[in-house]
Amino acid sequence: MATMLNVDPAFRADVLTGLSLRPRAIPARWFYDRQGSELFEAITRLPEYYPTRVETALLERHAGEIAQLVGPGRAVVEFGSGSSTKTPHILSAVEPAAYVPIDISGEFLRQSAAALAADFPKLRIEPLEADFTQPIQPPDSIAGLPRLGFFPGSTIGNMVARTAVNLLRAMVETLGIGAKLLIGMDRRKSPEVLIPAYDDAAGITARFNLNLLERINRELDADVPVDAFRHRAVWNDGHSRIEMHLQAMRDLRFAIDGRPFEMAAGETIHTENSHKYGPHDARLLLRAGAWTPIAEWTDPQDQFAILLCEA
Ligand code: AVJ
Repeated sequence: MATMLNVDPAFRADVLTGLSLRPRAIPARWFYDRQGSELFEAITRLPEYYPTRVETALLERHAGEIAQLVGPGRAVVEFGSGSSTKTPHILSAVEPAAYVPIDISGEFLRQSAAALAADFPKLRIEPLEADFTQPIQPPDSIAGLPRLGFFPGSTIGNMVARTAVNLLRAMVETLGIGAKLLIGMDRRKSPEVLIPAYDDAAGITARFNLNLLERINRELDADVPVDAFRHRAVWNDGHSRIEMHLQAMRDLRFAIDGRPFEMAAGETIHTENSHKYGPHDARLLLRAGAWTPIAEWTDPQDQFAILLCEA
């Protein structure tokens, strides 16, 4: 079948393994196919979804200060660059020697890199299609350049502490001693603000979550009844995180690549964690990940923080 030519074997393995676990869980990185990346961009424009707006304003407002602390001539390596909408503020202030956007969604990555190249004609841009949770070999062209890692969006929040710490330590290996890291981390706050941010009135986040099932049907040989699932966003106070789940609304059965699955009404597939950090938790996590925080900026309501660290 033509639609099955381009399947990442890791996607198939994560789906089959994840649906066999109890509770069932599929890693959040598989949201981001072409449709998922576009739906995420729509989420960032929702009135309820404050993180992108607040973080972008922080980057704009403090770009000069950040640039002074970072210095010119670095290679900026962005982890999970997506549409690269936050990047121009950093690039124009920091005056880097090169820009390496890394993203798992290749088509999206190349399109965003091309758009950015038009605005920064003299900048060396080297897009890298990769899963940044795996070890990454930086391109030869940035060998010898000091590095600035850029990890916005509170993507670190999608990982449990152990995974986050492993990733932060892997970033030290990729970027080198003497590197700096600019990272965005969402703050812990009232569920009254958090729940609507992950369960918006227009239903875009629901479509984003359900797109994972549609992707399974598109890319794997599967007949998941997408209409029999609903989107759930839940605040888990003990783990200080928003969880997204896909809940079966009736008893159902389906097959993926010939493997049968059964779900009971009410059962869920856990699709995302989005951890929220207080100021002390944020710094402790970074230090555990071998980065020393050297500066931090937050908005007046302390909704979101960006931190500059050094290895
Ligand atoms: C920007 C990837 C971290 O957890 O807020 C948005 C993704 N999920 N709405 C987040 C997301 C549901 C998001 N990240």
